[in-house]
Amino acid sequence: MKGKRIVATTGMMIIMLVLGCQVFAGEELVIFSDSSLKGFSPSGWKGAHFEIVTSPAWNGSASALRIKMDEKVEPNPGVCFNTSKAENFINISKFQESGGSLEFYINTSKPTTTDLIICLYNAAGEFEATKKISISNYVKLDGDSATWQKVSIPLKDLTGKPYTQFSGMLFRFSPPTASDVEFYLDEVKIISGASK
Ligand SMILES: [Ca+2]
Repeated sequence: MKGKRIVATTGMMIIMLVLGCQVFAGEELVIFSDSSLKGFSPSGWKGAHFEIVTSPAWNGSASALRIKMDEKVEPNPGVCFNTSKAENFINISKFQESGGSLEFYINTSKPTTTDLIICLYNAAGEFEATKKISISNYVKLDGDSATWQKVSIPLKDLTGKPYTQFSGMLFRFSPPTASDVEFYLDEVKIISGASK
C-alpha cells in the first residue's frame, strides 16, 4: 500500500509540473497596449518627450506611445516607461526562464538614421539596468509611417540575471544628440518563450 501511495503521489506531482508549464505557455505581460501596466507611465528628459497619443496607433487601436525630440536637445536625452513604487514591481523571471522576449511594434513617422537603445530596469531603476541594446540589431526601420514593424528581443540578450522586480524600460538614442526623431511604439509586451 505504501509503495502504491508513493507511485500515485509521484505521478500527481509530474502531472502538476506538466500542467504548471502549460499554464505558463503563451503568457504575456502587457506593458503598454491602450492602457499602461499598473503604476507605469512614460516620461522624458533633456529635450526628449514620451507620451500617450491617439494617432497613429497600431492596428486601429485607441492609443500608442510617442517618442519625440525637440529640435535642440541637451546632452544625454532619454525617455523611460517605469514605476518607482515597489508595490508595482513585477517578477519577470518566469518569462526569462522560459526563453521569453520583449516585443513591441514600432512606427517611424519619418526616415531616420537614429538608433533606439533599450534596456530594462529592475527595482533601483537605472542603477540596476540590463545591457543597453540597439534595436537595429533586430529590425531594419523602414521610415514608412504607414507600416508598423514588429521587434522581438530575447530577454537573454538583455540580461542573464533573474529580474524579480521589473520596474521599467529606458530608451536612449544613437547618436545621443539626435533631433528630428519621432518613434511610435505600441503593443509593448513581455511574452513567454513557450508561446512561440
Ligand atoms: Ca494601442
